[in-house]
Amino acid sequence: MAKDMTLLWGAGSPPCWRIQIMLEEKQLKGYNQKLLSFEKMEHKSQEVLDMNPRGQLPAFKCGKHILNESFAACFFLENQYKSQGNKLIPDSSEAQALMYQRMFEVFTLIEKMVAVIYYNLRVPEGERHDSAVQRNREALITELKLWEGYLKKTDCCLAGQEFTLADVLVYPVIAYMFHYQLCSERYPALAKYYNSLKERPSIKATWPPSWITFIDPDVLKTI
Ligand SMILES: N[C@@H](CCC(=O)N[C@@H](CS)C(=O)NCC(=O)O)C(=O)O
Repeated sequence: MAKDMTLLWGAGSPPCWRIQIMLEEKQLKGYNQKLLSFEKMEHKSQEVLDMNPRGQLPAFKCGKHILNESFAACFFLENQYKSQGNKLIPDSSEAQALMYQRMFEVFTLIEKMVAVIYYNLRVPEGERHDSAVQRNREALITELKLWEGYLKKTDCCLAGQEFTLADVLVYPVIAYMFHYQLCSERYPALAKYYNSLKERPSIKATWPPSWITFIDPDVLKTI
C-alpha cells in the first residue's frame, strides 16, 4: 500500500499521467490522490502551492519527499521500488542507451508540439504571423518524422522489446498528440505504438477521464 503518497493531478496533463502510470507499474496501490481542475484554476490553490510553489501539476509527495518534476518522481519511484512491480530500467547497455536517449529527446518533441497546439494562446492576436505558423508546423513535421523512424525499427517499445521508463515518460506525449487528432495514416508507426500500449494495464487504468467524454480541437489533423 502507498498510503504515505499523495498525488494532486490534472486530467490530460502528460506530466501528471507519467506519475500515475509509474505508480501502477510499481504496484503502488491506495495512494492519496485528488483530481484538480485547470479550468477552475485549482492548480493555483494553497493546497498545491504548499507542495509546488510554481502552482503546477503534478504535485507529488512520497513520505517526506516532494517530487513535482515528473521525470524526478518516476526515477525516484523506480529506484525506491526496484524489485516491486515491473522493472523499468533494462540491464543491457544497448536498451539502456536507447531508453535514456528517447526519454530526453522528448523535450524537443514537446517544444515543437506546444508551439503548434498553443500558438494562438501564447501569441497575442496582433503579433501572429502566417509565416511563424508555417515554420512551427514544418518543425513539428520534421520532428515527428524522426519519431516515426524510431518506432518503425521496433515492434513494441521505445527502447526495444521491453517496456521501460522511456515509455512511461514519452507515451503520454504521443497520446496527447493523437488526442489532438494527429493523423494515423501519415504516422503509422506512431499510431501503432499509441494503439498497442493503450491496452497496457497501467495505461488503461489511468487513461485521462476527460478524454473519454471530451473531444479537443483537431489542431494536429493536418500535420
Ligand atoms: N515540470 C513539470 C511540468 C509541469 C507542468 O508544466 N504542468 C502544467 C500542466 S501539464 C501546469 O500545471 N500548468 C499550469 C501552469 O503552469 O500554470 C513536470 O514535467 O512534471
